[in-house]
Amino acid sequence: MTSTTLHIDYVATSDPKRHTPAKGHRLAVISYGGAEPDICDGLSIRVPLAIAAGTDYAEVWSSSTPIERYRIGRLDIAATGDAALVSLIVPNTGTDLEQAGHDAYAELLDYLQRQNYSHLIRTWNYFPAINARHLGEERYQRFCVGRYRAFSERFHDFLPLLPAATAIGSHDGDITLFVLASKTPGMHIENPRQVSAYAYPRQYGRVSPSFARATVKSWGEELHLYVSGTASIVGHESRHIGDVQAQLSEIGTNLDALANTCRAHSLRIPTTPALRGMDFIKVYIRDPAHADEIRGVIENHYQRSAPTLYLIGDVCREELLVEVEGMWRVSTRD
Ligand code: 3EB
Repeated sequence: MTSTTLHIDYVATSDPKRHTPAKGHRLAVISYGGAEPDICDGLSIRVPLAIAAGTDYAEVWSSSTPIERYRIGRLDIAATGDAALVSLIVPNTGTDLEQAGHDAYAELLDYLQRQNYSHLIRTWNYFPAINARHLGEERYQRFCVGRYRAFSERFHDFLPLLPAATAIGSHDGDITLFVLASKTPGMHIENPRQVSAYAYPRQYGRVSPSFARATVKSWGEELHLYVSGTASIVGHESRHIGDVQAQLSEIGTNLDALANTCRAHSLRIPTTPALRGMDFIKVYIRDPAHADEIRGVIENHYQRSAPTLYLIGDVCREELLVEVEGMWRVSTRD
């Protein structure tokens, strides 16, 4: 069952390689910047964020074994023997994010439980106006309450089950959620420089955000280390308010601390700084005016040359200007 190899590539949208999945069967194409994905045999997910700078990449996910593609209710599913990628799009018109977040996660979790893809590995959550206020709270905080309720209705002790995640605000478009789940468990990892998000104190909202700092999962011949959206937060506090370069540098330090924890778990990731060594990263930038500066630091200071997506998106705390998520493909060879 675990012999399905899952493979993720960042492919420039101009590159014809985009049409030939690396591992035989295309599970999904995830596109950014408003580009319509190609008609394809897997899932097509369009993330409603603009590309800020640099190369226009799409993510091409492929599988060594055939995929099944189907819809159930609002869920669009591409599944292999061991993995399911599931997307759920909710129109944003007049939506309360507590209700929408609850109902979306309820539908997702019930499906995954029913089909035995009961282990969450990674989630992505994009919705408009994340920092806007609604009913006396930030919309992000209302989303956190709805998501938390969906978990707590289904699981007695769900904190150890929570996977790596991203939650980012868009300027327009629909609420766009997608999750990667498996029949076999991953391992969730926390960051020693940061309080676990699910243990943040109440000052940030009625409930804490439901996610882990990273999740590692083996997929056949590959081992993936999925890193959550990481911001300039030390302990539970935002640092370097108003200073985008210092925030980026703090993110680098947070990612390096996470990498060290992973190495302590015997995961063989390169010893270069995380912002350089991660196989893929996505950099979410609040203010388009910071895009060139941020790209400059990542390419010149961190000397990064691997695929990087620079996207315009709102971080879920208003004072945070930049956030980075990413992935390592971990070597399992001796
Ligand atoms: C943070 O560390 C920044 O609510 O799913 C990052 C990744 C953040 C995921 C989520 C929120 C989420 O708290 C915000």
